[in-house]
Amino acid sequence: MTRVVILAGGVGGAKFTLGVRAALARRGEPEATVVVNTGDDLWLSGVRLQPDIDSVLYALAGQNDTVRGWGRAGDTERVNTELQAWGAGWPWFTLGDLDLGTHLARTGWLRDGLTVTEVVERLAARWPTGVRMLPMTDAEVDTHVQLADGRRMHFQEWWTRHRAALAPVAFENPGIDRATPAPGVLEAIAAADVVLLAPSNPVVSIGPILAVPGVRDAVRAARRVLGVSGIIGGAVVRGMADVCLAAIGVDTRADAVAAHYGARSTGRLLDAWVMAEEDAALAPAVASLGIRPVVAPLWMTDVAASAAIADAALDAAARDR
Ligand code: FO1
Repeated sequence: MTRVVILAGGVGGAKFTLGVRAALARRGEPEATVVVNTGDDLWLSGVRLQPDIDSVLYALAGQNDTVRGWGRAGDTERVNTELQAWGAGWPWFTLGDLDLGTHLARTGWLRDGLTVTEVVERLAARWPTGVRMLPMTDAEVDTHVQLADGRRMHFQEWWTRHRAALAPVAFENPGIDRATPAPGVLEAIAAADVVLLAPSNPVVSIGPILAVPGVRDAVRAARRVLGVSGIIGGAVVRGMADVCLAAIGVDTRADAVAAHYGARSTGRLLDAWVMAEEDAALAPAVASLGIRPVVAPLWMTDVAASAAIADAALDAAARDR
């Protein structure tokens, strides 16, 4: 029996979660639990968006737009066109019609008094996802970016309007120090045989999850903790994680991100670090941190490739137990 908990962000986290689901199913293991970043969340045009929750849910349900990487497959934009005509919302931010269905359902339930956890449970109940989904917290802790020019803005404006082109100096989640992990998060991590840090953005996806009071300590106390590098060949696979990493003084290199998470033997997070073959030369540097390097192909080109990464991580975790 191998109980797995994944900490994940959006697109990369969703692809990796699909791979873990497939690997565990093939092994006859119980469903994984995925704890999803909610720092990307925002209020827009009166609805509550939870981009990473929706990316993971849509991907697990096979409903995701695999071209754009977010939103629903085959969506239309009739309502969005009207919103733009009214000057409502953000002209650079598209709310698809099907996607708006999700946001309206979520917002209505929140207004009825349901928690984010209860809303996620209701949304996921529509499709047999084969993975238990938990938000990192029920509190609103949207990520904000402090810019070098003194401005401060919601992460989503920096990310979608400015494409992370404005130099950031810090990322903050106002209120996160008063937040508590969503019900079940700490219990799932404590019960886990393996906790996997998905190859998501270490700063704005994995970072906020670990910043929810109690989560980092729970991960440090878990049985086995492995991270998967989102950097391949010294470059990020997609998104702008390199810009985020630079803001916190971490080089965009597989060993530098491993060092950022740190080794459990030094009181930090990782037992092992799954890194790409392209970065195999950095394996000794990772080992010198007290973290076991696990070199494997990391391109998540399809579910089979993602499942192979999950297998490499699960096999490495089993070897060490
Ligand atoms: N990303 C964009 O680059 N442009 C958009 O217009 C956009 C709309 C959008 C709507 C709903 C949603 O859940 C996500 C959306 N995203 C969009 C992606 C979003 O910025 C990212 O998924 C994450 O927040 C970053 O990982």
